[in-house]
Amino acid sequence: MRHTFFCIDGHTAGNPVRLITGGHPQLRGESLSEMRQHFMQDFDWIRLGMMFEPRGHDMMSGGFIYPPAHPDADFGVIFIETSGCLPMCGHGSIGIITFGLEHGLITPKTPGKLVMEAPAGLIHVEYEMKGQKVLWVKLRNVTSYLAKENIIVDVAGLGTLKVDVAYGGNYYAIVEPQGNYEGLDQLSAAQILDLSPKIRAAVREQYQPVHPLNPSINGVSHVLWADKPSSTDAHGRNAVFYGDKAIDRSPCGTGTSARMAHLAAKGRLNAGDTFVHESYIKSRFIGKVEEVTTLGDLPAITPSIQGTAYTTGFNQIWIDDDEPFPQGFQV
Ligand code: PYC
Repeated sequence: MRHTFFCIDGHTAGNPVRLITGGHPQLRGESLSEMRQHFMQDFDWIRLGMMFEPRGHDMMSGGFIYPPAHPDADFGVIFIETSGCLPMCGHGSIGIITFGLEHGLITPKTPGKLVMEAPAGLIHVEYEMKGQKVLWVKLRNVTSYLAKENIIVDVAGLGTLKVDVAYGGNYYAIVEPQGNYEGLDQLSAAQILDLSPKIRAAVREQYQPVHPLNPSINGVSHVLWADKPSSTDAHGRNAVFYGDKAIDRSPCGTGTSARMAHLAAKGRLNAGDTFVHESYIKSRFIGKVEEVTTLGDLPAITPSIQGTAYTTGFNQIWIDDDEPFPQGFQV
């Protein structure tokens, strides 16, 4: 049997986005969060086939547009990636919204404004278009918070590290410069790929976060290596590790949100502050602390992230049950 998927491929700040525009599975659920559960249970083979080699690669990331379940939303999104079926993805959202608007798959009720239903919650979106091109997309992301401080991990090859965990749509183990980690210039990409899964595993042994309002969002999935910016007009730089072998080429939208929540909790960012965040390859998102708020009884922020995405082409991809790697492979 051959399954055919129609895709718009592109990138946000350098990280890939594959918007699957045809071949969607029918999903059950009263919300995009419940639809995500159904996707993970019955359709993970689509994620594996479309994200991993030979159709994808270590960094591949994307999603599907669905009709929303929430009455206030204009559209819903299910995210897929080599790391799993994320509750929220910032660079993915900027790409999906850009491609959706440029190709007539998303129709705003009010030009310049949209509401997206992500599995992690409702995201208010602003954007600007010039002709057929979306110049930028700004996401008012989910409520983000510092979940845990001062987890001490011993990492073979680096030594002892102090790690904090923050949420920005996914849970991030955040490593700030300290004794055994001087900054990104100290680490090659190969070292980041080697050390990050060790840190993630060591953090997971000590702490398993669960979202206070949606327990289906849980567990530390990403590692964010924080650093000073490479230029004076930015506020920070990072390398975000995800899946088993990926360094985000973008500054990572949920990672930037988690980092802003982390800095706000430590009194290093305030309501209204802008946070220009550079990625490993020095592409940028503009972050902002939109408001200081609470999540349940926890101090939190509402962050926004702004960035730009570009289409690189159309793709028609087959997953053929009779070929050797319908669900991809990893080496
Ligand atoms: O931009 O939120 C993001 C993201 C998550 C994983 C890769 N990018």
